[in-house]
Order: sequence, then structure tokens, then C-alpha cells
Amino acid sequence: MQRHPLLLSVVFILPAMMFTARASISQDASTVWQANPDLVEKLTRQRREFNYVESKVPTYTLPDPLVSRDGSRVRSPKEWNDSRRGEILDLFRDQVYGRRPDTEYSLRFEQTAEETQAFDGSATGREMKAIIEIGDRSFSFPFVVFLLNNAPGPTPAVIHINNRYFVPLATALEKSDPFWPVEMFIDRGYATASFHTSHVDPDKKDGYAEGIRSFFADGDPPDDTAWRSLSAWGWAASRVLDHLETIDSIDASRVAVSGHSRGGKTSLWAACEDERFAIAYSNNSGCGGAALSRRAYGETVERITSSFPHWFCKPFSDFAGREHELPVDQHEVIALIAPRGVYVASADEDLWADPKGEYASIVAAAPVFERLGKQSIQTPVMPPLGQQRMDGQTGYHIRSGGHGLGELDWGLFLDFADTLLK
Ligand code: GTR
Repeated sequence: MQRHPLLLSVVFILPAMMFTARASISQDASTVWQANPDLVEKLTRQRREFNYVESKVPTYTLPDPLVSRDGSRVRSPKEWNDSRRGEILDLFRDQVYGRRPDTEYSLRFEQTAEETQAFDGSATGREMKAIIEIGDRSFSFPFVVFLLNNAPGPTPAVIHINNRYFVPLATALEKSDPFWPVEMFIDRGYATASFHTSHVDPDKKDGYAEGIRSFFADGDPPDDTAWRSLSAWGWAASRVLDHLETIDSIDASRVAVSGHSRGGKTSLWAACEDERFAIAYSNNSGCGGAALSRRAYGETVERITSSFPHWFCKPFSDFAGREHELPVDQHEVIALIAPRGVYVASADEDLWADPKGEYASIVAAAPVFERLGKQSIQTPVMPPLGQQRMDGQTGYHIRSGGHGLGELDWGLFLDFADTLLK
């Protein structure tokens, strides 16, 4: 960080003014993250139909999460919990992610493999199958769990939604994988579990027939507002949590859900739908995740709903080019998770995901945390590149490099998780 000699001497002479002086150091434009102008120019040249220029972001007004549909202001946690939260949740269900079915089903788990002495005896790894039954029909998906062997008491856990591939138990034991670094979780005192999105609902336009959504609908096509893949993957994370609830060495009230990119969109929505998740971690999630749709910076509603029609319900695509008319925006996804924890991470070169819009969402959700009696990030300007910001229930970092998830991101996320779950 660049330090201003004059401000530093002010800090020395007048300790009482330290906070003001510090604030002005971190708000110095040269230390606040901004998109690299060369990259902006390059991307603009490559893809003229998308905007990467900050000055071309349309002016917008975000929907106020604390004003109910009838125009009244939410004044207490009770008013938020009893009515306003449900209104926003319904809007996202009907306009963005789709509505999950209320069909009854039964659920059971089968263990298919186990290693009780993983990582020099520090953990037990299990490969599991979640089996969902409706009448005489069944659907299953595999997942892998690692538990600590020598913890003094029940531990927190992280459920990772893996949008790239499935990591079988044998593979997880054999080599470490920065996308889901099991041994790192164990070393830091966290149990962990993971499944692959496409095992639940195939991540392709024409995969409906083989997925959980079709299973629930008994093969009938989805109607316009029925759940789509992101919601289905989030639902699966909740089923893995159902399993973790049965394990004595895990404290199910301290479980985070995480994901990268499309998995990061999913982790946020999973925590909106299921209030048992204590934290949602969304890494480089961008459009339809942490980034504000109204900024239309990088990926837009038009592009995402046409390229990935299976992710969002039909009404979301009607807002292509009309983002300002959306009845919600993505800061309200973060608001729906309040007063629980939310962690968002961006990458310097991942302008497609709009780092600024991802950060702005957290700040715009702050009034809801505050109304619920909790602290969260309120600083309007972004931290400098390579720095983490944590305040109460929310945390954020922007690292150098491109779109991706690795051990650096996980380490910073766990630093945040430690503050809430340890
Ligand atoms: C991109 C998509 C993004 C993001 C990403 C990913 O193609 O436009 O919204 O989800 O894929 O999941 O890696």
C-alpha cells in the first residue's frame, strides 16, 4: 500500500484522528482497485458488443431491499423475517432462478467407499451416494466427504459445489487439487464435502431429460417459472447438508456452501433457499451471481440467458437489455443471506464477471445486515488489488490473475470463515 507521509505524521501526532486518516489513505484513488486500462481496451476491441468501460455503465437505481412492495419501510428484524424477506425470495424464484417443486420425496444415503486413515490418519474420507425416491422411481448422485479424525469436538464444514468435474475418493486421496483442496480444509479444522453439478442436472442446454428436474417432473417439460439448473445444483448442496447433519463430528450449524463461477452463482442461491447454511462463498460468480445486473458490465442478462438457457427460468431472459426493469438485483441475493455470512471474491483480469459490480452488491446489501443488528462491509470504494476486506458478516478480496479458484482464494476465504465459525 502506498503511504502518504503527511497523513502518517498526522496519525502520529493525533492518535484520535487515526481512523479518519486511515480511511483517507485507503480511499486514495491510486490504491483502490480499478480495471487495468490496457485490458479494458483489449477486451473492448475483442468483443465490441460487451461493455468494459466504466464511464459507459448506465446510471441506475437499485431496488431498495428495505422497502416492501406496498411501499412501507422495513423497520425491524421481525418485519424483515415475517414478510419482506419472503417477498424478495419469491421475486427471485419467479423471475430469476425458478421455483423448486414441492413434490414429496424420500432421501437416503449409501456409503460406497471409505478410507479411515486419510492424510496420515488425520481424516476419514467417504464416497457416498444420495438416493432420492418418489414412488418406485429413484435418482442418485455421488458425493465425497472428509471428516477430521482427531478434533476435540464437532467441527465446521465446507460443502463445495464443483462445476468442473467429480473428484472420486481415490483421486482426492492420491493428489491434491487446488479447486477443492481437501487436505487444506482438514489442516485448518474443517470437514468438507463435494459433488459435481452435472451429476445432478447436466450442465448443457439439452440435458434436461437426464437430470433431477425431469425426475421430479416425471419427464414433463418445465414450465416457465420452474427451477433451472442453478437451483437444482443448490438443492443438491442442501441434500449433502442433510447428510452432514447426521454426522456427530460435524456441527451442522456451522456449514458454509461454496462455488466458483456458475458454482458461485449456485452457492449464493443455495443459501437463499436454505437458511441452514451459515456462510455462502461465491468466487468469480459474475452475472446472475454477485454482480449487479443493472451495471451490464462484461456479461449481460441477454448473453447469459441465451448462452445458458438451462440456468435461469424463462422470465429472466425477458430482461435482456432491460436490466433496469428487473424487480430485483443481485445485492438482494446477499440481503437474503443476511444476517448469515457472505464472502465474495473477484479476480483482477476477470472483467467478464465485473469485479466492481460484485463488490457493489455487498455494499448495497449492508442496510439489511444493519437492520438485522449485524455489521457488514459498507465502504463504498473497493480495496486495493491483492487485499482482503472483512467487516462482521461479509468479506471480500480481489486477487491478481484471471478467472479461477485456487489455494490463495481458499486460504483467504477460510480466514473469513474462521471469524464466524470458529
Ligand atoms: C462463462 C459464463 C459465466 C461463468 C463461467 C463459468 O462462460 O459466461 O457466467 O459462469 O462460464 O462458470 O466458468
